[in-house]
Amino acid sequence: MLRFRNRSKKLSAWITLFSLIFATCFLPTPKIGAADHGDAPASSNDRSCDIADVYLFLDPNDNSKVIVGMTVQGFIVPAEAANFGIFDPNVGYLFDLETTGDAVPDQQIEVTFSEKATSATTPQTAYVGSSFFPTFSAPTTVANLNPTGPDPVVTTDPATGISVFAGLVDDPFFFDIPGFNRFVASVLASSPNAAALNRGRDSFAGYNTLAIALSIPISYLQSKVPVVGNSLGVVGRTGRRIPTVPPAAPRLGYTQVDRMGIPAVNVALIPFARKNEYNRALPINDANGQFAGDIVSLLRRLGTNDTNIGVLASVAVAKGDILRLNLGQPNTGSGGGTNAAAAFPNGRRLGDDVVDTILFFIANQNKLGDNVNSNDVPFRNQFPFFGAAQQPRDSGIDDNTRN
Ligand SMILES: [Ca+2]
Ligand SMILES: [Ca+2]
Ligand SMILES: [Ca+2]
Ligand SMILES: [Ca+2]
Repeated sequence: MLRFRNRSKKLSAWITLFSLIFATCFLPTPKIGAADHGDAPASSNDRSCDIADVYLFLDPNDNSKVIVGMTVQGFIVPAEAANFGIFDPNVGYLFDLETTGDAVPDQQIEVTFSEKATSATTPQTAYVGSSFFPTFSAPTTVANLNPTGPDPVVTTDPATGISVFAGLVDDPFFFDIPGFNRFVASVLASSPNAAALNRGRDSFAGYNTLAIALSIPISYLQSKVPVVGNSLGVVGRTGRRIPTVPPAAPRLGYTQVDRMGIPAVNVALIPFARKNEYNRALPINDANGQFAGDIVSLLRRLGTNDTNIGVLASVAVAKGDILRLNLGQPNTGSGGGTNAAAAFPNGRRLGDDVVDTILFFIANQNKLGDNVNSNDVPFRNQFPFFGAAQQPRDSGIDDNTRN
């Protein structure tokens, strides 16, 4: 069984607080979809800014490096890989780093991209910067329509040892959206129908997404940004550039559109009318209880008891919606790691079945899953670990889509 940190007196206080808030709050009809794909109207309408998932794990080949990743702009069909597989030059892709064990990030890594202007086959330039290292640049991996996609282009900055990949990949998330929605609807209608989960169709299979991945030497990180207690937290955020702010001050120049730490929080537990508000908020707002009432109310409607509401709150609410990794917990195995001890919610690896893990706690630690238990294609065994992009198929070949 997975064990969570920070189950304490403070947690009991949170449960009590949540219960009080619950007693007075309105119960909206929930809508449950992907990890974070199209999680709110504003991010659905600004797909360049729509974070799909955030990943955080130790390189299983070398645990002295930590991998931080973000996928954006999901559901890119293979036949349009070349036209849609480009990063938006007017968007900032941010990794907030939380290193002191609270709900306030302490550092930030910012990735931006040049305009795709020269030719379809010319890479964009990714700019990777932070206040704790000088900005460096790297070419993106250019998507194509060939039977076999390009090898990932990985650039390592000699000054910091940080490696970067940016390009089109298979969407690593796996989940049956309609099956799960139908099951939740049946629970909320007081007639639970577990058979709704028997479809076992991966809504993301066969589709691509854009990915940004960084490999950061932990010794370098620790030398610049001490990670207290070996607990590194990451939040992905995206923002649209404010035209009036000079590019020389990029970190001040974005309107936040999306954010993500723990998978499925906004998608699954926040009422529709507050989803944009959630995406525009920060972890400190979570920790201050801005959304706690809504989260608890939905969990109660799903039948989750106080103990497991407390467990979920300890991960996603009490110290903010931040994905946290114990840098001292070894990660081993293929495809980005497979050993149980290093699984989500200790960070998040590409292959971790985060949906089933969250459902386990929602269902009061009874086994519950969507019957989609792995990705449709293998993950790479070395950085950036994301699986190769789905390419256009020849006649008669299954394209993997499972709508
Ligand atoms: Ca999103
Ligand atoms: Ca902090
Ligand atoms: Ca996939
Ligand atoms: Ca699953």
